[in-house]
Amino acid sequence: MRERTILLITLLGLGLLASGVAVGVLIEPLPEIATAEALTVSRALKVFFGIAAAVFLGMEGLLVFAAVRGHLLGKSRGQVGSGLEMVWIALPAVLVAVIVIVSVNALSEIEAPVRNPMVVTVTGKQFEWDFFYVDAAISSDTLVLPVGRPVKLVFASTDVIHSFWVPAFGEKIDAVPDRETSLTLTPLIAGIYTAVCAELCGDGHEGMQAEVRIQDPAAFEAWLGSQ
Ligand SMILES: [Cu+2]
Repeated sequence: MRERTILLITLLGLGLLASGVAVGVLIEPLPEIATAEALTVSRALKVFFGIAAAVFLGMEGLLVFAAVRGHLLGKSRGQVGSGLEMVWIALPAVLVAVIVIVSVNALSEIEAPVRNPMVVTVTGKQFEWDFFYVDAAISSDTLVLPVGRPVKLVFASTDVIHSFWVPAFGEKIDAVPDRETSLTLTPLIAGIYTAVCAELCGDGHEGMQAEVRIQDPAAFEAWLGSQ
């Protein structure tokens, strides 16, 4: 009887592990990935979703099992309880520890200082974004970035609080009046993306969008030269 219980729990554990890994591998949590930072965020989210899927299926599975059998470990709880209780205590602690470690790693990777970034000042105003390339002294209503070159976006607002969000960047940051905020990123995948304002900032908020173009370095230089 005891061996059957151990076998059952082992099979359940392996099944949950497999389903967690499957969720982590098969489901891409971000709609698009444009930067190295987005890749880091995506990897961390895959671990979290994998754990969440395994825990969800495990709990639902036990519920169904208990409902079908009428009792889970009911009558025999006194005999097998103490060992299993250690599992209930240890397993969440391990899972939370994994989540903390993955989060801290991802965060420190994303926020690690970059060397010699290209600085672009991003100004939010009702209801548009303005991009100013500091070294080239060029203004643009489109954010064009070269693949592979670290960029520091420095944010300002001329009126109310806005929030700069490119879903494919995996990060979001506020543009606040009288306060400087910044975001460093490394563009990874060429393409056309959209920046939106993610803070309800007034009557034209929904139209506060800008095109973000990530290009290979030669095309970027050509664009810069044509401005
Ligand atoms: Cu806004």
